[in-house]
Amino acid sequence: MITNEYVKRVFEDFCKINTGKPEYIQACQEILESLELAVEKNPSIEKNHLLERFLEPERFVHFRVAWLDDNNEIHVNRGYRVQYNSAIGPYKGGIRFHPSVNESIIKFLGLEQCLKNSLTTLPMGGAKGGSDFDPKGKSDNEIMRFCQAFMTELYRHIGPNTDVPAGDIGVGGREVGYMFGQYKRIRDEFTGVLTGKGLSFGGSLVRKEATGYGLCYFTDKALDVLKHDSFTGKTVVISGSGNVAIYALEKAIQLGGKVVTMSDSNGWIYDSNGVNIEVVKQIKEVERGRIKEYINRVPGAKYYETKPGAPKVWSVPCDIALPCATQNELDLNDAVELVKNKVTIVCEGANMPTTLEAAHYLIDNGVIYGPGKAANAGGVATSGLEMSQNSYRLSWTFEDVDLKLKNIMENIFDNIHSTNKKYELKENDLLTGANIAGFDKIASAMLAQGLF
Ligand code: NDP
Ligand code: 2IT
Repeated sequence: MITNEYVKRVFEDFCKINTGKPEYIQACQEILESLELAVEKNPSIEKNHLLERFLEPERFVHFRVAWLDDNNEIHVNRGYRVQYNSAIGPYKGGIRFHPSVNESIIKFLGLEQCLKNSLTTLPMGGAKGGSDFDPKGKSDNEIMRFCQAFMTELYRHIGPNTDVPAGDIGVGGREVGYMFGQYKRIRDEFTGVLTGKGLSFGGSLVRKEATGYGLCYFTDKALDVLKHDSFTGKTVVISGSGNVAIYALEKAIQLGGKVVTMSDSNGWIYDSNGVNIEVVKQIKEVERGRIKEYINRVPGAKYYETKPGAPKVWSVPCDIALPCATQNELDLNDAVELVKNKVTIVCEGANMPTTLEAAHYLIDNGVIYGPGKAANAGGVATSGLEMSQNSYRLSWTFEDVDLKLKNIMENIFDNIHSTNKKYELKENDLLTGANIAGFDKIASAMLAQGLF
């Protein structure tokens, strides 16, 4: 609930100009609820209209993407890029290909990205892009033609010192490769204009693993500081089975946890013996198949189809819950169930996977809640490390990058923890501290650079 008059007015005005954009309004509300405290302590935020300035993206582009399928049929999709804020570095953020993509989704992701990138401490502004193109069932050639068509328009808006895209849902190494190739062809320059590239053309070791690994480093650090505990011997529930989920699974196992679920949009699997990572990688990374296939390969595993009202992964008793699929996949009913089953910590691999009321419920019931902008920042942080390596024109070892990633994730936790102390917040509420700490750096950079 927002009570401060200035913050209330800003939120009402935001809602007025963003009707029909529910995810964007949700992200804004969550941020403003946290920033109330900062506004009350620091009058220069209101005096300089910093909330209004921060909440309006610097630029939003929307373009047509026309492409040919394998039968030479023409298709038209919508492409987007929001360049949200450049106060602390070049615009930076992923590209999502999914049929649900629209202006609301892109803008909520762009807004979250600004605070996330700020928390990494690396010099990166916030951006996001994507298309309502559905990669499911498309041939490799169709994916290539779509990526080339998408970049044929996007190239004019990006550059290694301007805006550096990367992957997100539906965009991985293959798609980044096709987009990089098209940019290079059009501009006739080999630069680090995208991150998440293949290792043979400027990609960084650990980028593929980074979001999932970073999520587990953050979770482990929070457990250590707040509960004097760790992953060892803990039951872990993970949703999703894409890039973030797979490498969260891998690191959770390495840290001694037992992961019992994985999911996709059709359903979820339960394996009481602990999910077998090699089987998941084979199905998802090699065959690009469905998670249901797991039960045909691992005796004793169970599959539950996703249906309205049917139990979700969150109904499985666990100590650690890591939502790694998509926005609003964990609602109030799920939070009630998790608390009933005595979950200790919920950390978000996905962006905004927990509804606002579910997040409040978890925090009010003493669960440690690590929001995506902090817990999943390892992906973009390693993208920042890829940008550094590209500038130097050299590459660091796996161990080097992994250690840097671990340090960044632990520092993000420490920064939030000390912000929580400064503002006398609950220790388990990592959301309010993350928003305040992330905003603080951007706001001071905006003030120092004069009115924009
Ligand atoms: P992938 O495309 O690799 O995987 C996405 C996974 O989520 C798939 O299992 C997919 O299932 C599932 N999923 C997607 N949409 C839905 C939906 N509407 N309902 C149910 N399940 C769904 O994407 P990533 O793993 O890269 O991204 C997952 C999340 O992590 C996203 O929120 C993303 O924004 C966030 N993130 C990603 C980062 C990265 O570096 N890649 C960095 C930080 C955050 P299906 O195959 O059935 O669609
Ligand atoms: O949400 C995210 O942080 C990402 N999809 C990764 C962005 C990036 O630029 O690596």
